[in-house]
Amino acid sequence: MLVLYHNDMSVCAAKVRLALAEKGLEYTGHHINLRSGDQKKPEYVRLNPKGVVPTLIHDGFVVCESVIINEYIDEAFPDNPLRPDSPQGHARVRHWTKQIDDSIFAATGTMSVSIAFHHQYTPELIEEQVRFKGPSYRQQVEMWRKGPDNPAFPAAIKRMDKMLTDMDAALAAGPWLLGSTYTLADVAYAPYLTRLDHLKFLGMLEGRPRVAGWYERMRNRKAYQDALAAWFNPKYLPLMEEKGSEAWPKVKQILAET
Ligand SMILES: N[C@@H](CCC(=O)N[C@@H](CS)C(=O)NCC(=O)O)C(=O)O
Repeated sequence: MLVLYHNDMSVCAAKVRLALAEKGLEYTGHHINLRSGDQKKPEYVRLNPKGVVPTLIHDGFVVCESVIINEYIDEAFPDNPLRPDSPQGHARVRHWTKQIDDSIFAATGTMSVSIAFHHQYTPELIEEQVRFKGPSYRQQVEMWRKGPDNPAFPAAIKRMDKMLTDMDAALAAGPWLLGSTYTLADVAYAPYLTRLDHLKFLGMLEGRPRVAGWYERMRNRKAYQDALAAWFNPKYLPLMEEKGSEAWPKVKQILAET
């Protein structure tokens, strides 16, 4: 009934796996290897024209875009609701999820690729992306290969810092982003805190005990263990840890200037 095309380390796919786990929904999974270019193969692009993960298929109905997928899941399967049942509640969740689509996802990409992921990009993958996205992708890769000296890097770190400031302020009202109730807003941010963790950037939580507490509560959920931790790719983690630790002094410098 439910089919999910996803990837182990993708923040967008992780948030959909987490929503499915929280709701106790079974699915048939297809793992898309983003480093082999599976996402740009014609048979997948027919489902997801942007050639990205995740894609959900429910009884033959195809849904793309992780925010839309999570809202769809919550509506199609009303048990274990992940949003307050009111227009206000839905708007409050969207206040959080929209920020990811507007800027946090892009900032996370700049941060992660500049530090670690560009080391995994083969010439074949780059050519596949150029075929799909056009020749400007080559310049993009050159920028990422400058690492933390990529001129887009400081703004990305500042955006992640603002994300933590906003979360910290919201968490003054309760254990979860909307207060007392765990919602799709918390689901959406779990992979982003995990990414900071994998890059060894949890120093950014210093002076933000409420966010640290939220992350601890999140990691203690069975759904988090099943949907995120169980998928952590052992080929990615040492690279992220090594390159993230090397970049940390630069990150601290950017944060000190903020
Ligand atoms: N806005 C989309 C973004 C999807 C997206 O860009 N996914 C990334 C992984 S997090 C991807 O598939 N990247 C592969 C590529 O760009 O080739 C969503 O939330 O679903």
